[in-house]
Formats: sequence, C-alpha cells, structure tokens
Amino acid sequence: MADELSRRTVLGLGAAGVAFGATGATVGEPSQTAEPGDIPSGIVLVNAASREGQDLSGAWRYSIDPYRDGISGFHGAAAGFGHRRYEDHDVEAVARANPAALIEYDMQRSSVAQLPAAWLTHDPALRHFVGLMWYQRAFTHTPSRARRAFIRVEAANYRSSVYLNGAFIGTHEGGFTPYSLEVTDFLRQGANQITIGVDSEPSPDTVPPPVTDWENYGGITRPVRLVLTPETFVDDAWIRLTRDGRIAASVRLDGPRAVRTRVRLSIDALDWTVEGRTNDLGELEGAFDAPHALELWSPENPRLYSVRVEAGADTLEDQIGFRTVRVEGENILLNGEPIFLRGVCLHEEEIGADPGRIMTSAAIADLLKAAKDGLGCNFVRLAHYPHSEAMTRMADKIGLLVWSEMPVYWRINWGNPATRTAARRMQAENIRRDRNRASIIFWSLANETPQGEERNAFLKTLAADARSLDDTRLITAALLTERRDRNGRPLVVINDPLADLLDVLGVNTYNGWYSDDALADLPDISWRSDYGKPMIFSEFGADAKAGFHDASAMRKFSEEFQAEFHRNTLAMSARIPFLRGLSPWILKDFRSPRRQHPVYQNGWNRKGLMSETGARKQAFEVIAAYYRSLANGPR
Ligand code: GCB
Repeated sequence: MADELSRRTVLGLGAAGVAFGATGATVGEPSQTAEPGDIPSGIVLVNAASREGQDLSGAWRYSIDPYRDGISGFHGAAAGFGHRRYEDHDVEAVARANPAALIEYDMQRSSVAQLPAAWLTHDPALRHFVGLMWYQRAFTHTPSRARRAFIRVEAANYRSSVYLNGAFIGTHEGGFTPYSLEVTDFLRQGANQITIGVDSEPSPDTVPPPVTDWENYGGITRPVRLVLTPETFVDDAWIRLTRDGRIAASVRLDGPRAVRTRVRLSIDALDWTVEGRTNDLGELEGAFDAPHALELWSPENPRLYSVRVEAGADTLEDQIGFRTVRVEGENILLNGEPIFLRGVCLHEEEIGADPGRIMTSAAIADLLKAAKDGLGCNFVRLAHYPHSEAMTRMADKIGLLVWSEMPVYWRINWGNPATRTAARRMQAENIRRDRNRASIIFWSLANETPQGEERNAFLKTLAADARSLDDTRLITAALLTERRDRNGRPLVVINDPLADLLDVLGVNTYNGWYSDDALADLPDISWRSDYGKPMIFSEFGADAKAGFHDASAMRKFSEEFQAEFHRNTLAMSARIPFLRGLSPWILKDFRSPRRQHPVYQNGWNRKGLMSETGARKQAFEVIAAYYRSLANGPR
C-alpha cells in the first residue's frame, strides 16, 4: 500500500531521487560537467556577500534522516510521498484535508536550529551523527523582472541538495567551498520555502576521505544567502598586480548582454580608471599600467583599495590589496624582498569549550589576533581545507599571509576519476572565490600523501589547474619525507616526486613526538633537499594538556615537554639553510574524535599552543619569543 502511494505520487510530481547524485556532479548549472582537461566551471558570483539580497542565516527547522528516506525508498525507488522533506506543503494541513495521508515528517513542527553552525550544536544527541540532515526555512520575496536570483551556500559539509518551493534546484559536493544556484524562475511573490539536505558521510571516494584528524562538523557551516543581480552581471573579476608591476584584470560577465560590453575599472583613491570591452565569450583580459602612487600590501602595511568594476547595469566593488610574491632560488620574495614566514597552523574552529564551527567575525578575529598580536606571526596556514571567505578577508585586513589548502589529505582514492573531478572542482571554487585576496600567497595541493603513480597523476592535474587559474601565486604541499641514518645520526631527506611540481616545499616534522628521539637530540637531525627550492616546516608539534606539569619535561602531554619539543625543533630548524618559514601545529587545541586518552585528550588533539578555551601553554611563549627574535627581517 505504502509502495503504491509512493509510486503514484512520484509519477505525479517528478522524481527528485537524483538529488544526491554521482560523486563530483553538480546538477542545476549548464557548464558543470568536467571533461578530462577542462577545469570545472560554474557561476562564481565573486564577492557575493557585497551584493544585494537576503541573508538566510538564522532559524531553520531540521529533521534527521539517517536512512535517507527523503532521497530514496527502501526498495531503491524514488523517495515516497510521506518522506520527502522538501515538498511544498503544510503537512498538518494535508493530514487534516486527507486523514488517511501518511506523512512521516513535518518540517514546520520540527526543532529549530540557528544557522550557520554544525549540527552538533543543535542537540547533544547529534554529537557523532554522520549522515543526512534536512533543513528548511521560509522567507518572503518580491521578484523583480530586472533581477536574477541565486541561492548561494558558502559551505555545507559534505554533499548538499537545494530545493525551492518543492522544486529540485541543484546539488553540490564538497564541504568547504561555495556554490551558487540560479532560482530566478522558481521564486514566487510573498512566501517561499527553501529546503537543503546535507549529507556529511565521507567515503573512500570523497575529498577528504573518512579518516582525518579533525572533527567532521556535518551541517551548513557558513552563510546561505539569496543573492540578487542585474540580468547581466559581473560574475567574476580578478584584479591583481602582476610580477612585472602591472595591474591585470580578468572579468567575466554572465547574462544576455555579456558579449562585447564595455567594462570600466576604477580605484578612486588613486584617481585611476581604465576601460575595455568583453569578447565573444563575455570575457575581458587586460593589463594596465599601475598608478605610481600605488602602495603595496604587506603584513606590516595591509593597504586595501576599493576597486570598482562597472559593466552595463552592474557595479561590483571589492577591497583589494596589491603585492607580488615569487621564488628566487631558495628565497621567497614578497614585493621583491626576501621574507621569512613566522606562522602558525589553524583549523576552522572557534575558541571555546564547545565549538561548532560558528565562525563569526569576532571568532575569526580572536584567532587571527592571537596569531598576529600574541605570537607575532606574519603568516597562517589555514589547514586542511579552504576556510571561510570571511577568514581570508580578515587576513587581508589585518595583514597575515595565508596558506590556502585543499582537503586532499592522507589516503585519497587517487585512481577514481570522479574523485579527481570533485577535487578539481573544489580547487577551482576555492581559487575563484579568493583570487583577489592579497594575503594568500600559497595554494596548497595536499597534505602528507603517500607516493605512487596514481597520486602523482592526480596531483599533477591539480597543480596544472592551480597554475592555469592563477599564475601569480606559489604552489605548495605538505610532503612526506624519508628518514635515513648518516654515521649514527638521523638525516631526513626530501625525495618525493611531488616536489618537482611545487614552488615551495612544505614538510611536517614530529621527531620527538611520534619518534623515540630524545628532545635534546633534535638539533642534531640534519635535513637534505636537492631541489634548490625554499622549504617551510608546515607543521611541528606535541600534545600538552594545559595545566598538566612535569618539571623534568620528560613526560609526554605535559606543558614542559611540549615547550621543550618546540625549543629543540626551533634549534633544529635554525640549522637548515633552505628553510624559509615555520608554522607550528597548531594555534589551539581542536576537536579530533581519534584522540581519546581519557585524562589528556577526551576527543581533543592537544597540540595547541593554547587550550581550546584560549589558555596559553608554555610553548606559546617559546614560539612568541622566537618570532620576536626573527621579526626584524629574514634570518
Ligand atoms: C599531521 C597532520 C595533522 C595532524 C597532526 C597530528 O601530520 O597533518 O592533520 O593533526 O599531524 O597531530 O598528528
């Protein structure tokens, strides 16, 4: 009987069971299918937050769907009528009108959550839930003929499907990059209803895979907005300083008047205006003389200019800094000057006893100020996935160089073409979102990936994509290394073929924590690289439970051991002639379900220089003092 009902209603209403479709596919946009060789593309909506529209953050109803009944029936057919959370009706009214109707959800009467936030914040029972959750809210809207409308989701972890007023709009894979789906023809006057299904379950084919060392944070973790644009609008505008000192612009218009349209760029503060015209694809590429008075962006002088792009009926404005970064031999040059990166690693997790990836601007400022003002950093590694746009914008504003990273972590299914397409799409979404951020100097491809032919081919594609999307930044990755013995002393050798693809080599080092080395012996470890490229210690760290002390500094998990680990790792690093930066692991303790020592960890990775609530451990001052000693220029 139930089956009969669902079959009938599915035929009547159209099957939406494809919503969580094949890995890597984003349905709902015309140009979303990547052929080998193509970089995945779609609507960019650069600087979407500056556009007119409606913030859909706030109260949403939610309903857990652990068996995914809202996606498909128990025999694998399309979801039955009684399970489709996205239907455009009032369940209670339907039941009153037809007392025999069987509906096994009611979004309008489900619990309320405040979004954006991971679902572990909604209810303690959801602490370790991995699977599908439905979210729904109502909003009012007045359509206008001259306006196009997009639903923009800044991040939903991991796979999400969007429905508007009962209609399937599109789906997206990837927990850390934004997507925009056009809804112009689906909006109605007055009340509208948006439903988003978010499935957090990783698999061996996802990016990242199931085993990581951080909290999976399922949910809608960044803002959702209804974005309004003119019919033809500036979809992408990338404005940057080239290495030969010109201002280059790549502009892409979208809409019926995109082709051969005049585009004007201006920076009022510099009295600078240039013009060009889009080509037959609606694109403009140009390079112009930079104004003489242009002040360069740097961590010491994070100068941003208000840059305006005008095309037809659209005007887009952004705050953009101008600087160059390049490598010369073993040096990293920022604005032509060698720089040593005084950094720290960060996860996207706010300071506090019970974080939920609620990254308000205050939460972001707390983290970045602890790095910049507390430790004296000029650099942050945003591990291990793209952090929010609010984060990279804040880094631009306060003056911190940024390492931006792909969630290509440990064991990826390198041989699966769909996994590769998904990773390429994520990288393209990240780079297109953030190409205007002066703070970002590195696109990082991957973290600690074991060598192999398939991995090499996968990362070669990502490296080529990154270079073709952005020829102004440096490519890096955190490499695995080989430890050898040289005359009874350890020698660590960099010999990963991935190094050939990189401008800057990242290496994570945990000698003395994951190895039996005595801390006092760390300075005697030598490092060899035959690549002639700069290297960064992209991680080094040891767990310490804030407040646990051992004066001998012998006991792991004590603050003293951690401080001694850092002192000796810094001493080791000072002897490496090609080392150009440090980013200790990590600014603060972070949730990690794989860390379960009941006294010291309790689900937290304790390698923070601060506890989860921001209490500084002894190691914090060790790093801060070292950075003060370096602050007056390159080593
Ligand atoms: C690493 C990983 C990082 C871990 C860290 C650790 O090498 O890159 O994600 O959290 O070590 O604490 O073991």
